[in-house]
Amino acid sequence: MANRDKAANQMEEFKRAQGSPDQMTTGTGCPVGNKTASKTVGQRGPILLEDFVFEDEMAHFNRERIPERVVHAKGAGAFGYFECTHDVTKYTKLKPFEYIGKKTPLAVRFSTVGGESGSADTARDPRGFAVKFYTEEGNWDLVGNNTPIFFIRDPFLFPSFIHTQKRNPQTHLKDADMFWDFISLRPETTHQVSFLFSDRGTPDGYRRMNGYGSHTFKLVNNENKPVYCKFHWKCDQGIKNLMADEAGELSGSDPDYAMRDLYNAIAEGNYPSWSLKLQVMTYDEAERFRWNPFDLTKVWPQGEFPLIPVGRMVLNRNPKNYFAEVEQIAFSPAHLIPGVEASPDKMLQGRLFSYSDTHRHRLGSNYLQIPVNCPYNARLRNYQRDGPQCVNDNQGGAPNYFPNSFSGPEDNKKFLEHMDNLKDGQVGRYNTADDDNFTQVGTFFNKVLTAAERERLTENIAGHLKGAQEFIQKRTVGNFAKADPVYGRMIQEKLDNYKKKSQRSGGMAQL
Ligand code: HDE
Repeated sequence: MANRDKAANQMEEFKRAQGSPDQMTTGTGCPVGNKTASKTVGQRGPILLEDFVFEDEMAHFNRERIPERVVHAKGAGAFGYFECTHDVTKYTKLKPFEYIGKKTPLAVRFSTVGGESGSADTARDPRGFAVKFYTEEGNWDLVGNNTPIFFIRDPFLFPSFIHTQKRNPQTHLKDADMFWDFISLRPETTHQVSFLFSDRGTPDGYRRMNGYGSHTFKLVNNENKPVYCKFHWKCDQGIKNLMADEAGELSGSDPDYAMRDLYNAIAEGNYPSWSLKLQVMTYDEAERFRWNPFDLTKVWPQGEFPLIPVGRMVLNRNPKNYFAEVEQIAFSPAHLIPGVEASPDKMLQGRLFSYSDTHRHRLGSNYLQIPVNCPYNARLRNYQRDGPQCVNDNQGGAPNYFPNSFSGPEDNKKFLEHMDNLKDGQVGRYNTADDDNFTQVGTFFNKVLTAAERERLTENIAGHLKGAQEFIQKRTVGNFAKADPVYGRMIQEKLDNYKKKSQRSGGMAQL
């Protein structure tokens, strides 16, 4: 049809493929005779309890919603493959990187973070970039963002940090005081906040942004030798961002902009792709590195740790059903496979616990049986049984205890994790607020951004910060000024202009 894109025409395309309609049934498969009238006593009478067709329909409808993700609630998914193009076996025995030319199927979910599942795709927010590789040694999830860094260093702060981006408990409104109060009290957020309020805070759809594993991980090779690494997904389409006013306009005119863009590109055969690169740091280099190599608020300079190419991800299939394959997909940084392990990064350690915990609440304890989550490329054999919504064969008559004498599945030492030697032995609660919060921010401001980008960054910050109280503004500007006095001054000048304007208009322009 003219002027209708693939997304708009989905129903029409279904009709064409389907041909004539099937017979409708109840959930039990019983053919239905009438779907538009409940069974009543006479024309005007009440409904009979015996009307299972009605009850089946209504009871299921009443249970349609599952809890949305507490963060990253709005997202789009797609499927495709990873192709290994370079030999990195000297670093890792990861199955998808086993040999050049090897293809591994995968699923991806892109998302915004702070909004609800109906919120606008173009909001200023980090973007989730989560990839699930379906390998012969199980599912490996690389659950990253479009930023190489994050706001905080200790996962203990995460629930509070997220609360400041969500809604005020009384007004149920977003609250600039909450956001900037927390940000300014935790100066380690300065780097990521600078990234967020730069042009990259509003990517032009999901196809035109990079992805990052963000954390430091450990790679282990076939000789059981470890190195630390970071993962980078470089966007082959080229990076493109929306200007703040375009993003604002789109959030009203097309709140599903990024999802529509991804769906249509794939449906038209214009498959997006990303090149995967590694940064590698040896244990010795990690000892000598001038920053904590496990600090998620810092990057590893690429001049010192150059990008090493590995392969390419191509997305070539849209979800067949959004709820089944996107709402129910369950990523976790703890879903690791031989060849990749956790590093001591506290933030990663916190996440290793959090994700599966939320899945058991959101999707149920058998969430790994849901088709999009099950490790279909591996042979799943374990001693887990039963539980709610157990929908596979529950491993038939195989022994359900271990050890056993009846050919139940066995473990194998060759799959033992690499053993680490941790030196920091003293147990305690360590403050992470002050571990060089500003050097890399200064580099970002002065060396990465152009003059025009610095102007927009400081405008974007001031435009949001003006909604917070003055003592919070002052503390916030103080933090940016520690990265570079010019950075602080540029924000302050713009805040002063807003204030003057607001005074002229009797306070009406305050927000
Ligand atoms: Fe997440 N995060 N996160 N996060 N995150 C979730 O898991 C959490 C963090 C990221 O498309 C939740 O299934 C903690 C960093 C993505 O389904 C939850 C901490 C990075 C997605 C959770 C972080 C991410 C999530 C909510 C601090 C980038 C969406 C629902 C230690 C490196 C995945 C869910 C998808 C989702 C916890 C910080 C990426 C609650 C505790 C850093 C892409 O478990």
